[in-house]
Amino acid sequence: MPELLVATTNPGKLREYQEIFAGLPFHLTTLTEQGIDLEVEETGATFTDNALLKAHAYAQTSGLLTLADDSGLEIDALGGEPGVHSARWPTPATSYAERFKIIFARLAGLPPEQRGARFRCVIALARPDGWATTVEGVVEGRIADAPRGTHGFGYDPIFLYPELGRTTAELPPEEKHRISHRGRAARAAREVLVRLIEGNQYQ
Ligand code: ITT
Repeated sequence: MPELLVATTNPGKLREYQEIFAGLPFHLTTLTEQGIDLEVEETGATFTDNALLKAHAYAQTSGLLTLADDSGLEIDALGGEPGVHSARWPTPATSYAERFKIIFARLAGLPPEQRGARFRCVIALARPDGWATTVEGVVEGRIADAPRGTHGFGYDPIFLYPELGRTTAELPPEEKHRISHRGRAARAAREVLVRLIEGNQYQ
């Protein structure tokens, strides 16, 4: 079976890709399994730039077809922040509990319609020969009044999905993947991967 390197250092993301891509005709391999301990600096201005930076760098290093994503939370009332800075906002060392407090303080008193936010995920697929493509997924929601739920990772406890009246941390994995930015992007990526397999173009 051909190999696909899921190039993320984030255990939450890795778990989600393993769940979403179950049944794909690729063996999913990881940075740990490949013994790769390369840190790619995310210097791009957009999710797409950063996803491509990571996918190209890890494809070159591993010699494998590689998937990388750049994803994050855009909060309308904060002008789209934390956005591409989500993993290191306001500093890399800030805990999520502290990040939630900062966000709640800055959104204090805003009515639900002004608490709009979205998760965005750009997946880049890159081959060692330099070929690459990207797909994107978005989920629209709102910032909750308080953190809720224990599933997922990162900002999930404060991201309310209004259609279900629950945060994405209150949704079991399959339910999150059905509506999430990563689930949507991954389903588009799955189609690209199937075409690569059919055309024998995955190396
Ligand atoms: P890699 O670059 O190694 O993949 P990372 O965590 O640094 O790991 P990003 O730069 O793409 O990845 O940052 C994504 C951040 O956005 C992530 O750390 C979370 O804070 C947030 N995020 C992304 N998807 C999320 C999700 O499904 N649920 C909650 N938070 C999410």
